[in-house]
Amino acid sequence: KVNLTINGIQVSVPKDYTVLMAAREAGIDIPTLCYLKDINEIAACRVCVVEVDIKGVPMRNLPTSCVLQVQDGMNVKTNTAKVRNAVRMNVELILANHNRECLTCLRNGTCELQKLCDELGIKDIEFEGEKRESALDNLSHSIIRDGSKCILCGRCVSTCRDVQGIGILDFTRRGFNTEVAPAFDYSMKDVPCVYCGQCIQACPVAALRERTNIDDVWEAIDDPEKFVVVQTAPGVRASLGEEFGLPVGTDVTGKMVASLKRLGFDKVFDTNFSADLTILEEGTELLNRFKNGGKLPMITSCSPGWIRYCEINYPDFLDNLSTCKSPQQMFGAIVKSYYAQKEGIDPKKIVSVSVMPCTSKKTEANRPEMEVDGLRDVDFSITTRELGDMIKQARINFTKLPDEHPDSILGEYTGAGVIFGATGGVMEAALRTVADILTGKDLENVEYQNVRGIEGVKEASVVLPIEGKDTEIMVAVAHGTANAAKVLNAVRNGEKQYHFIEVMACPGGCVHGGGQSHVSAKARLDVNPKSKRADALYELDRSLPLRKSHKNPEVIKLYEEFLKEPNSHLSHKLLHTHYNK
Ligand code: HC1
Ligand code: SF4
Repeated sequence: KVNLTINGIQVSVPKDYTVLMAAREAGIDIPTLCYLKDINEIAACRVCVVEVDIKGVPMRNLPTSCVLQVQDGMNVKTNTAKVRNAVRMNVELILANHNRECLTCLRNGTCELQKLCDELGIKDIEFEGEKRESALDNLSHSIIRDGSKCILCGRCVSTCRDVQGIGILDFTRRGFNTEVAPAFDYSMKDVPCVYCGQCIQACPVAALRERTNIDDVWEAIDDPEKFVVVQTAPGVRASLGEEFGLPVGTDVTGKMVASLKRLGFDKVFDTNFSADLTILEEGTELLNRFKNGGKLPMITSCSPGWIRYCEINYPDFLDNLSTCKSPQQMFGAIVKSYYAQKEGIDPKKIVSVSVMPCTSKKTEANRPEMEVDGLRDVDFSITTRELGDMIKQARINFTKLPDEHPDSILGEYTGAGVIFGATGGVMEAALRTVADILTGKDLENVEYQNVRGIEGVKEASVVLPIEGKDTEIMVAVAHGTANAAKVLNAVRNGEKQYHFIEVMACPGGCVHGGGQSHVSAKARLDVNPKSKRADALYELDRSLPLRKSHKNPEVIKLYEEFLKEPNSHLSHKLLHTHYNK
């Protein structure tokens, strides 16, 4: 332990602590901006400076507390005139080069810079001057990069490079003209970005943000000729409440459905339904690969960021990918075929909207192959945050809404569909169904704890009878593209053998997707949105009467009335796809 004094308080902390951490433990709040715990600790913004002497000898200048290691006999002061003036000046210098159109900014209200200015009492800026020239890149379907808002904190750079292992964004140019951008100023549209939006989650301001489709959705709702249906992803219900001040990871399924009905959608359905459908298609595909000597390991295909990552970086694994479209796309294909037929609606009049915790889903919905007979599976995909904005625009009092149920016939779901949103959930849902099919039993144990949790790579094995022989099925779960790379490299060089792998592009899975509510760097010191939101989904799963996808009555009916059986000819036409090298 190391003993030091902070603002006159004696503190005793482990020796690998920084002054910032030690202060926190002593209940002293040092402001930060570029700091993102464990991801970006680079002292770039100099907002966390403190005054320090060690055994009476003052340290030169004002050190940054986020990287300053504690030492015995340190005497730290966080609230002297010298510190206050320096912090204010550092923030004012950032502001001088920042597009301060706060009132019309997407991050108005969730901006960490705005909050910091308020906390520091900054009311005017002394250093008004020239601003650097900067680009607005809105060419991709998913992500907008707005250089005029960038404060060069580097949080997105570290996240994309170190957490995701991709490295699309970096500091470019020099001095006053420094900017964060892809190499050679390429558009995000033209680089190997997977649109996971983890950089948006890291951005404290609006320099990186989703390309919104709110106006497209309003326009469809307002058009009396259109029949507008909406599906909501599993992960959305675990985060949407945060837009309205509810604690991180509050399950708001009922209020979410009620709000969508009030927004004017003609039908409110649930992606959980098509998650169940995916399990039947994907589980059957896996069993067929076992039986027919097909390519193994089979790898899940529902995360579009992961698919793009695989296409770009591991094309030798494309035959390992399940041919199943994602639940988002399956839903769209079913709505414009089976549902339209059954309800006597012209499928050309149907506008299919999805609400997703994801920014990559926008790009997935726009992939050229994601249509059947000229009808797009999904016309518009919006994020959890965009839905929150629409609810606010409609002046719906979200927290006062009653709990309502999704519409029939594509709104019924089981617990297996719900847990898709958490890392390991697709694997667990698949095992529930595959185990029942192979044993011919209705197995009671449905919880596969080994594939749960936020460890980067998880492994498990299950013994099941294949062709009458007890076989140990080896599975792995990876979340975050850097972890996916680890697993694929191990498979490629023969170190590991698996039968089935789940990959989600985002760390934590969809619950921590790029489209979920922003949780500030400061709030993340107290709550882990990945595990909190996953807990909400597992809790919801436990509360449901049906927890296996093959028990979903509406999915059973869909096969009886329309698709006939999993992997049928019609299933292949509507629900399966191919990948591009
Ligand atoms: Fe996901 Fe999926 S689980 S990919 O994380 O397979 O986005 O939530 O909707 O499509 O169901 C996301 C979540 C989501 C699909 C499903
Ligand atoms: Fe990197 Fe993902 Fe952001 Fe693209 S969307 S720049 S891959 S973090």
